[in-house]
Amino acid sequence: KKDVKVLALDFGASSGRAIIGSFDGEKISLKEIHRFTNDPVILLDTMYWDVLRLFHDIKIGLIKAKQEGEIKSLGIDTWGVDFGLLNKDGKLLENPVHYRDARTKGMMEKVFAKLDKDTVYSITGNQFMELNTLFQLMALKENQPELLQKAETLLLMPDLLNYFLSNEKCTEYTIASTTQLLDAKNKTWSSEIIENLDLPKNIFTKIVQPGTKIGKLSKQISEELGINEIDVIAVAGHDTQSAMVAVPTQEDDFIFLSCGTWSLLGTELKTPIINETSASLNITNEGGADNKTSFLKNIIGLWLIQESRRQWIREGKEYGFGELEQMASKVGMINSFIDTDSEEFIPAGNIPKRIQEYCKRTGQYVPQNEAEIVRCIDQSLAVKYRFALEQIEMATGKKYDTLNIIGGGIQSKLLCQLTADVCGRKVVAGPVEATVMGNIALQLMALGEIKDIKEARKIIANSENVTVYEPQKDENWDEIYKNVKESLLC
Ligand code: LFR
Repeated sequence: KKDVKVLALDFGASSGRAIIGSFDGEKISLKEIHRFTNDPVILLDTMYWDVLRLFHDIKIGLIKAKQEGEIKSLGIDTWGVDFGLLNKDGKLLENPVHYRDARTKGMMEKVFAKLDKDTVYSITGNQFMELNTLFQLMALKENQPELLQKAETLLLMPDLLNYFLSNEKCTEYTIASTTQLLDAKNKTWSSEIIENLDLPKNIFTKIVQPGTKIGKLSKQISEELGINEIDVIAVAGHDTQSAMVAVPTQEDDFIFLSCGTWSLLGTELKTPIINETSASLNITNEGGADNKTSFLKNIIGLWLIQESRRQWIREGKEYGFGELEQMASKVGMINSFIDTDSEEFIPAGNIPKRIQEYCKRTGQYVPQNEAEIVRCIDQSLAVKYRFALEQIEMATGKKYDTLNIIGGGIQSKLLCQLTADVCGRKVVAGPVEATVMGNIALQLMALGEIKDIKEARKIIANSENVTVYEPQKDENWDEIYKNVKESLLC
């Protein structure tokens, strides 16, 4: 049997991993060789990504990969929207700033004063979120114009790391589509947006499709680490889109929920839907592999639990994620719901306290301890998923009976079951390492080992087990959902 090995480097907002994927012609097996935390650093008043540390971890991953035999290529995916700016010598001008940094506060209004909201949506088809690259650039224009003047090149996170490794500067299409600077239909940088906002046009690099071999590991790095000059492949640089490749289905119409720090719930389309309904529901169109569009709602996701856990650690209570979920399972249904995407939950800090204040303010039972807080988060997420699902159905005019959940979040059986119950649909959960699987499959496609996405999905479904959750009716979820929706979500 054959054995083709590639290296996936997957960066999430709280951790990263280097994983070797081995393909024997039928199945892909994974071996994690390096896992590391991604700790943002607050310096003076700015929250940065520690990009040098992340690059250091890439190097460790590469060194460890040497022990695994011949590796054909590597591919990088990360979260969306964030970027680094390079000067004329190709050097980083400033550490990339974290999308949760407060610099984008008020920037939407500034942008809309120059180009109205409807026009921006009609071009980009992107959901409005303050963290989008567009609003980050507006913040730079307002507060650090000198930086933009010095900038010769803007590279989004996966492209920046690819450049550090290969010296090649380009922008991969799926990550570009998270910026709100891309024309969703033409798949090119929108000159209308760039010109109206008076942004430097020259900093945007050429767009390449996922699955492009962009270059080789640079001579310098291969000498430094004693590793071959393997291919550097632009996978779907946007983690969500690499994950999409790993949805274990052969259907054309399906609902996915990519469940990690963020929850992305939506469906896959051949072409974007940009109309009044999608605009009023603030649904995003994001570019995917194989020229597909992901039509989805961006939901705050497990960030609420991750950041609550951090708060409890700060208070001297160290719980594992599994432990928290178990504690929450024992609580049973409580009458505490939050709109998970309420603004106050976005910044880092004391999330448990903010949840308690929210429940108090809205006249609900106030969760008293860690278990109840996690329970409240899981219930509220499940409700938000149903809300998003109905919005997607409204905009596509289709009905979906199954929800495919992929990503790390499926480790919470409670969340999967609650989602099935509240949505009243069957949930198929898996694979847990969807992003990495998709990243690997896209490399194998670029190497000519896998034909297309359909085949990739079949191979991945073949390689991983899924868990099915049937909706249970022990609570009257239709009634509960209706009440929460009317009081908190509209
Ligand atoms: C998920 C993700 C989302 C994006 C968010 C912020 O990891 O990539 O798709 O909206 O991070 O960049």
